[in-house]
Amino acid sequence: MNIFFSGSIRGGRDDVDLYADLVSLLEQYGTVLTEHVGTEDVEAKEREAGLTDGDIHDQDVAWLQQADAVVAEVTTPSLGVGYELGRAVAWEKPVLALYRPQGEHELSAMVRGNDAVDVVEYETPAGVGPTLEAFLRTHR
Ligand code: 6IA
Repeated sequence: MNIFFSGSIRGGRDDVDLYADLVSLLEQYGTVLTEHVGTEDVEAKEREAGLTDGDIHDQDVAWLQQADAVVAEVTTPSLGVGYELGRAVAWEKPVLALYRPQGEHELSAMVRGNDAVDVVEYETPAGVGPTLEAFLRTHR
């Protein structure tokens, strides 16, 4: 199963450790196409790799197209994450959005108000494990 994990990069990296924990959990169920989202030094790697924004966009959209399911961490608002969610919904991919209400940002109505997005509130990666399992087993 190909899983596309979506999380903020240029929107802010406050939750990077959490993304890494979620990527580890997701790897139990399939291939995470976007594990770099949970990598501490992703921006340095991006510079080293000499990728243009066009390269990043095109690669990302190709991975999204290949995905059997999309899991996004949406607590830190990110334009890229919102864009990916919109395209995933348009392609009728199963989409799970994980949100921590104790964070400082209210979740966008464009995510919470979208019936095609399964929004789940949680506190810790360990606590969200059963939700991930149920979602991924349903869409395998
Ligand atoms: O607007 P943001 O940067 O916060 O958007 C974050 C979303 O865009 C993530 O869910 C990623 O899927 C995607 N994204 C942003 N930057 C990259 C990227 N950089 N590579 C792949 N997807 C990205 C290159 C890193 C690489 C050289 C290790």
